[in-house]
Amino acid sequence: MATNRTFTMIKPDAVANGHIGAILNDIIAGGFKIIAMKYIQLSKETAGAFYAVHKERPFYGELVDFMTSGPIVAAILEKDNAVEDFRTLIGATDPSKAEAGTIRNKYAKSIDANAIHGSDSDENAAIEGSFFFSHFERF
Ligand code: YYY
Ligand code: MG
Repeated sequence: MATNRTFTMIKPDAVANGHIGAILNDIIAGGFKIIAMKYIQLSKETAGAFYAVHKERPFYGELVDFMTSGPIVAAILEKDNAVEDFRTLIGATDPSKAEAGTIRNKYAKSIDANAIHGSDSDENAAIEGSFFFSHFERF
């Protein structure tokens, strides 16, 4: 079943480089409504669990280290066709391949420190949103 929500994190590199405001502006200008949002630092356990699907990949250890290296902004976003439209807004995983004007093209420097996360399916959007937010924390 299609839903109209997705989940995002502004990653530690983008936070450290002062891009929270600009990225939220792009998200809102892209037609997304913020349903839930928090500013937190992930533990190794939390980041490891969030990215458990990548556990066997060679970059997993570095990904967990990077995602716990500083605070992040986590949010649930709402828009028609949210998952697909958000992936278009953020651009390709590797910022050197991300289209001009996308968030990763503008604010990311490398494939491992790529500024922002976006869910890849409606099912994962629901799982990821619930991983970070309780019923009392979303609108
Ligand atoms: O969904 P997306 O974030 O675009 O990429 P994934 O293939 O799900 O990988 C998750 C995360 O892992 C990616 O955002 C950066 C990191 N990563 C990496 O460091 N090196 C790779 N070759 C692939 C992914
Ligand atoms: Mg992914």
